[in-house]
Amino acid sequence: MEFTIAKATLELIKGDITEVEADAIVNAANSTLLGGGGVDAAIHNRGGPKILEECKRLREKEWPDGLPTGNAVITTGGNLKANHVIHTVGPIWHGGVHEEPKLLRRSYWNSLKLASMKELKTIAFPSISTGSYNYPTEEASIIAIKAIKDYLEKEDKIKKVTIVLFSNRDLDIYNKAAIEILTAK
Ligand code: AR6
Repeated sequence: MEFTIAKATLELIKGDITEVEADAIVNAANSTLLGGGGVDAAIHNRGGPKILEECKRLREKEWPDGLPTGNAVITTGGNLKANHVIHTVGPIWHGGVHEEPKLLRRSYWNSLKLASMKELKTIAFPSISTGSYNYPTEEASIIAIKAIKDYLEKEDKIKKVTIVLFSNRDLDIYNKAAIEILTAK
């Protein structure tokens, strides 16, 4: 589905984020920035070694103790169709009472902020934290869409945000949240 938020478009699609053409795709990374499973593995596999080289450099120079949850950094897109990869660390779900909503919002917000700072116009997100990190998808979808809405209403450099869901079930959940949050009643 497609929605208009201020001067931008929010698009929700089913697919593989490594195949998406955008100025940047977002990686659901972990604080090591050195790879893992899920989207992270898919991005490094398809994107090639340049992405990992830049991640290693960022660790050495800027984040020797690892990237804190909710932060975001940017690298090349390597061999991907996307020009850049924004790596963010979403929260691990521990029942929802350990600031998970605040941290998940921060992951979306800081990724968008980094994209604006780099003058990027199109950005694609996966469903951060809802795989290995076990964040319930319904709750996560509401946080994601509210964060994107609030950001786009405040800042108009970004023209298009895509959320790429990996299953029909996830796409249905995100579409439902978007209709609830973005459709005037
Ligand atoms: N395109 C789009 N979505 C995908 C793809 C893909 N190619 N592959 C998986 N998904 P996860 P997390 C979906 O586990 O929960 C990694 O090991 C997946 O179905 O990738 O934030 C990192 O290194 C799910 O809906 O990210 C971290 O250690 C969503 O992407 C940890 O997992 C997120 O699942 C991060 O966990």
